[in-house]
Amino acid sequence: MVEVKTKKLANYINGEWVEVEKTTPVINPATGEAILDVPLSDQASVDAAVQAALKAQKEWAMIPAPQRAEVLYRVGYLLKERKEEISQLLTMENGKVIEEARGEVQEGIDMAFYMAGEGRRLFGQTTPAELKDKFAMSVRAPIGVVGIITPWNFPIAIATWKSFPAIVAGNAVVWKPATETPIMAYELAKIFEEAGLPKGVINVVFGSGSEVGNAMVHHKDIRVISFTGSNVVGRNIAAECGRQLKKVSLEMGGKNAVIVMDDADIDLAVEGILWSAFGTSGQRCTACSRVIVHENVKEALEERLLVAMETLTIGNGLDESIKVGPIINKGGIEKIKKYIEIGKEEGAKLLAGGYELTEGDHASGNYFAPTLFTDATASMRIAQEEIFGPVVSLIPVKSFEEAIEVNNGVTFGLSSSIFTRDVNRVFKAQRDLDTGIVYVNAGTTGAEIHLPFGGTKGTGNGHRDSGVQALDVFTEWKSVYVDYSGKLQRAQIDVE
Ligand code: UN1
Repeated sequence: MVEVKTKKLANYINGEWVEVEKTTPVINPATGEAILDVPLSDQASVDAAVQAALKAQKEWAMIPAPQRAEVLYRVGYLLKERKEEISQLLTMENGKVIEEARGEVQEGIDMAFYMAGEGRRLFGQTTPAELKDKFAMSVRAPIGVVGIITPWNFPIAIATWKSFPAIVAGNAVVWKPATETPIMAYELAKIFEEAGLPKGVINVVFGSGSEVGNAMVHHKDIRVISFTGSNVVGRNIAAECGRQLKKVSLEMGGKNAVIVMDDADIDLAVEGILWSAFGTSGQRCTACSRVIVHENVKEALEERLLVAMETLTIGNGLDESIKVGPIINKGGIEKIKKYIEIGKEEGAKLLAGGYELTEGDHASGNYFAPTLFTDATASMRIAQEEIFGPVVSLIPVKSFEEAIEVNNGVTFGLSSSIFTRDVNRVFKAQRDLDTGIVYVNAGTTGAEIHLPFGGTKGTGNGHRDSGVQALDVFTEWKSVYVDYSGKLQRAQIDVE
């Protein structure tokens, strides 16, 4: 088993490891044990990081993009070499089961090679000019210093979705990782250092949202904020960035549904629901927390789902046989418990789970039993609000049209899925499901890094993480006109 190398983390500013006096412990959610201490930094650390980034960015942007990409290739190889060690550390600090931790680190490796490739593309456009002997093109320009704020539920993957495109495009980064999961940030910063990223191009400042995050959002020299996290925090960030005309990219969760039609392969649907609702203990933005089921197959689905749920082993994710790990902290447990009570009061029928596990091996960690409600209605709070736990609610419907309407009848719009064998329904569904990600005959989770990730409505503000589209967050379009006629040509006027 992997050992934690240090007992106290330090910020990474201008290529130096800078200790901060005030710290808070990081707790392993599977055991309740303190792993190490993470800094709680203040405004001064953010200022120092921004100063370092401002200076570094000027030189970094002058290095040709294919050379900048060389660093990302090295990062990719180092991540690959250390995949097992980093995955185990990820399970220790976040709780997700080791198989999923490996999957998450793999997302980071894939993102490194994918974005390194962008170093030789970063495509702009050439466009015919309206005048003779004149050339027109639009190019991507780096923006400057960008701020990234990342969550605890995918502490390494989401960091790579944001920092890799920012860096290859010629920006410098100030990064605030979640205080629950700082080891992934430490490991990634170490890898950047070893890969030869010039000092100051990435700076890590550990601390709270109210202190460090707030200072970043207010800092006049941070030109972009890319945030993944809660809806309340995201909306506040958007409001402040709006006031400052600062570019902001937001991803703030979902209330994702699997639709099971009466012509579906029910066994396949059960597998999809099991994986998307209870994998990562439901702590994914893309987790399935609603199942919209055609009334003709409702009973069959309930029966098979209950049998399948029996196979879910709950415990410490470092044990390879475990399928469902712990909840991140006691706050998370309390929130889930509150929604169980709300669901009961609203009149949904509890078929399985609904309680915290507190005995035996589960006594010292934060464990919650996989939970299934049925006979929920579309407007219930358990069917509208993000719970971020292993809780799924079945909502019976009478038709395909009603299923689409229920799917779209929430404020979020991240991911959705439909199980059907009818090809016409497949194409109608991909058109009509109002989410940024749509799956057919698969659960709501499992987005691949080379496609845009994000959602409609309350999930975000129109930007996307990962995919080539992530570059739109971290670059400005610059239109360039070169007139080689040797005389003054006036656009719009001198056109014959
Ligand atoms: C998240 O929950 O914020 O698509 C990210 C998925 C993963 C990423 C989830 N690849 O489920």
